[in-house]
Amino acid sequence: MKNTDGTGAGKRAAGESAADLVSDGDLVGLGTGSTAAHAIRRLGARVDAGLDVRGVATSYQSRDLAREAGVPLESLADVRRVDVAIDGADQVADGDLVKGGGAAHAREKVVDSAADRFVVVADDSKLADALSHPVPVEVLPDARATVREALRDAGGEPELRAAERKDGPVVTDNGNLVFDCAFGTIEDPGGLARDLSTVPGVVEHGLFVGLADEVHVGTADGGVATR
Ligand code: ABF
Repeated sequence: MKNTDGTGAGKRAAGESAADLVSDGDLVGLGTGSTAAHAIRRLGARVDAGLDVRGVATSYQSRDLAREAGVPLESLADVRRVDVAIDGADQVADGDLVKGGGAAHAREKVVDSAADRFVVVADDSKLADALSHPVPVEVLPDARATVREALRDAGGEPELRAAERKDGPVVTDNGNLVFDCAFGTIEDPGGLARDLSTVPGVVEHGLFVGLADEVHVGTADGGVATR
């Protein structure tokens, strides 16, 4: 059953169950988005209770939340590997992900890929049989025209992401722009991921293929299934 109650109980259950996996001494990748935020708050509560961990943030948003929650931080620039990363997703199919709804997927991919254990947290509305969500593609601002053409040549329909609260485009934490690129049903996520990575001017795309170690799926009744 899909989580349609609008309470966010599934997100909370998934985020908190992933935070409970963390052990003393871990360096934890802190994902972005409302589901990962539940994990960060829970980690903060566990730190208050004596857990000795450090976090590495995937965005300014997760960094600020970690500070507020009392999770000590390391800079990504100083990190070579991560013990466990906890991060959300826009869509999950067979363990592969579309991410980047929060425009943080470039740093998310660095952190999640560096993790010994990458735990995806999502409510059950994110599950699909195949990936079909538009793929966020972060681009160098001056490459927006050439990248748009390349995305069309790859069979996509790119839309420059507009800022919600002001005129103009979304600008990422890295100073770049984002195309949301619809490809319909993505039959070969690995192939598309490789193709997108070869386009000059693409900083990072939101296809996370073969990276997740486990997915914690929360439901509206507060249950969690692990896949
Ligand atoms: C980030 O937040 C993204 O990569 C993903 O796009 C989004 C998920 O948001 P939420 O948990 O708020 O649904 O992890």
